[in-house]
Amino acid sequence: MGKVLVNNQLMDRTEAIIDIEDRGYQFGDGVYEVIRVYDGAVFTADEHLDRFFQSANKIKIDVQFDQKQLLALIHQLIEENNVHDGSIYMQLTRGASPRNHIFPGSEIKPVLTAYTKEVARPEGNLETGVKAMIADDIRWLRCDIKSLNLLPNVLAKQEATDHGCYEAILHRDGTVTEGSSSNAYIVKDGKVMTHPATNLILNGITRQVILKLCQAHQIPVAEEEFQIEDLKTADEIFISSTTSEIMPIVELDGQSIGDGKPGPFTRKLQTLFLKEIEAAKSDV
Ligand code: PSZ
Repeated sequence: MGKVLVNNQLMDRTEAIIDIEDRGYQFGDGVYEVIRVYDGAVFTADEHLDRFFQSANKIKIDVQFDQKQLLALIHQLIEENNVHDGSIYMQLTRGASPRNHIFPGSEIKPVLTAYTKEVARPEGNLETGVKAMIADDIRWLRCDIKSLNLLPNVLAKQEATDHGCYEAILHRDGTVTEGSSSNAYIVKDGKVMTHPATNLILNGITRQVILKLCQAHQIPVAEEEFQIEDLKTADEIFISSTTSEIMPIVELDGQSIGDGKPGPFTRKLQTLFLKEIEAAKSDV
């Protein structure tokens, strides 16, 4: 069954008790992170923990641990559960108290939970590419916060699934923002483009790695808005996330993108990303 983390304690999952009036459960009042584990090594841990603390700060939750302590707890959990290729999910809520929109007093402490699971790399899909559809971005205006409130994302992902698609790529008034659980990119005339890291998207850790790789390898890249029309006529489309890595989109709303196969820029970035994974593995 594996161990889970509740605040600073590792315990059996069956022993973990979360209050019915935990504000995460009542209001979605909390934040979370998903971090990848490759060969037992935590990938881009510092970047994920930075964002976790930033998300908590943005909604005024005071984290009871510092980043170093949290990293130590994560390592403990991974070791205890013997995670090989998998992920760690961690969330922090504003704590449990009688239901009331107003924040509880400082005597109520945030609740941290975390668990791990085995997840294989999606090698087949990375090779062939996947289908996507376009959907309306109906989310709030603080998508930069990795908040527990994922209802619009869940609805968009289900719509994609119902249409036989892997992902819904979202737009606001024609401007492409990101996927329901990924960042979105186009390649046009030899340039990679993705929405700037504003309040309208989550600044993905995978996105940050991709931008760094583009810069290091002289791949033209711009954090610039683009429109649905640019998406439809792109030479290549790909999405990125912690578990999907760099996922080619080869069909959009039933229309082939490029020649219907993952394009050369996407392939190049996948190769470079794989090297990053390999480097992280040998780091430990
Ligand atoms: O397991 C999964 O399906 C995961 S793990 C992380 C994600 C999906 N997605 C994170 C995410 C997101 O939810 C939104 C709305 N935009 C972008 C991303 C990509 O962020 P990173 O690269 O940090 O995972």
